[in-house]
Amino acid sequence: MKRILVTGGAGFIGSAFVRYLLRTYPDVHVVNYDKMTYAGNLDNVKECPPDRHTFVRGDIADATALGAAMEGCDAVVNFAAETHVDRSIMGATEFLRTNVDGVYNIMEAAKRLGTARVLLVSTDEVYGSIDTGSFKETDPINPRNPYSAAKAGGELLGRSYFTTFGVPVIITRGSNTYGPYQYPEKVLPLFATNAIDGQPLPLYEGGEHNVRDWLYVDDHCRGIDLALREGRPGEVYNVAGGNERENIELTRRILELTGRDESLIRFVPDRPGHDRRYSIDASKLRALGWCPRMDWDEGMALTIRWYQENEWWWRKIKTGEYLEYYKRQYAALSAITE
Ligand code: NAD
Ligand code: TDX
Repeated sequence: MKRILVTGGAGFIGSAFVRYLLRTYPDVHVVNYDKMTYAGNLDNVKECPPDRHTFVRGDIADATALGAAMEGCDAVVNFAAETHVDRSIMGATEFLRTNVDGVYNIMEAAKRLGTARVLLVSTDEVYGSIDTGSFKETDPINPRNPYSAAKAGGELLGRSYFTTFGVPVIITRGSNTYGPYQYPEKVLPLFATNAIDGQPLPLYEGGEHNVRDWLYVDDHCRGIDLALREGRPGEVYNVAGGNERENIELTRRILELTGRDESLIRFVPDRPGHDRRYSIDASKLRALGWCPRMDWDEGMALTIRWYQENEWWWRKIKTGEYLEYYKRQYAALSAITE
């Protein structure tokens, strides 16, 4: 694979994947195709060498522009998505456009161009919640919020193109991912940056004991890369972190690492349809030779340190549209605080 198209490569995991490819494979050229929504950020790829990284501003829902970018690429790895569950609860139009229509365009272009590999990055959320044990790839999917339903729709379309047209598509389902450069609407960077500023941490009341499995971003990228190269077309691979934590435990860890105390915790109304626990079994990907390398304590410490040392990155994000969103999403917070 010499020329790889990465869609959504200016976002959190996509940009880490671009940086990973460039440092791991000296002969790879990355075409980074990103619409630059509120979550896209060129600061995330500013160190990428211009002779091996071509940025194209484009929308996966724009079939013509996407097809032009995919021409001549050996593989496509799709990270482009609307990704925040709470935003999907406020309104899901863009989620359907990008996560379903956009994936349809990728599949159509891959069929037409004969693209050798298509990897669709998906999520453990498509399985829905599980009380005990862990989901395997053969378990039925049961997405329970508009974000995960749209991601599941994209996946199903992708798989249908394998069965119907033989397009070599591989799907990965990753756990909650954490690390540097994550947009501060997701719980970890939101709580970390609020804690740094001594601002309240809005914990969903009733969901404080809900469990997420945490996967360090570089481990997620290695898993995606292995599935891309060694995975079997038509197959799904879980990418698990092996770090299941209750939200309250994660919150306490963030407070500890930022030197704050629990007086910053504010309970706010729970997310509607809040999935209680995510847990996936990654033995299928492990059988190909993958395992997560980052230890939880080390990963948390270096991630929190990164937000402490890189205020230049997140302070300019936490303005404008972000503040509008924050006020709408956490209206209860001002009621509590005032
Ligand atoms: P992100 O929100 O940080 O970035 C998404 C990127 O996609 C942004 O750069 C945005 O500009 C771009 N984008 C959005 N719509 C687009 C469109 N129509 N055309 C082209 N580009 C578009 O997301 P992330 O957290 O990095 O997630 C990346 C992928 O990984 C997503 O597909 C997501 O579903 C999946 N995933 C995320 C997690 C997680 O914990 N963050 C876990 C498992 C899977
Ligand atoms: O303010 C908050 N308060 C709170 O208690 C936020 C934003 C979240 N939470 C809780 C809800 C969840 O139980 O924290 C947990 C994690 O929430 P998010 O960071 O929004 O992640 P989640 O909903 O679990 O989804 C994430 O993992 C799977 C990503 O956002 C998805 O893109 C990915 O597919």
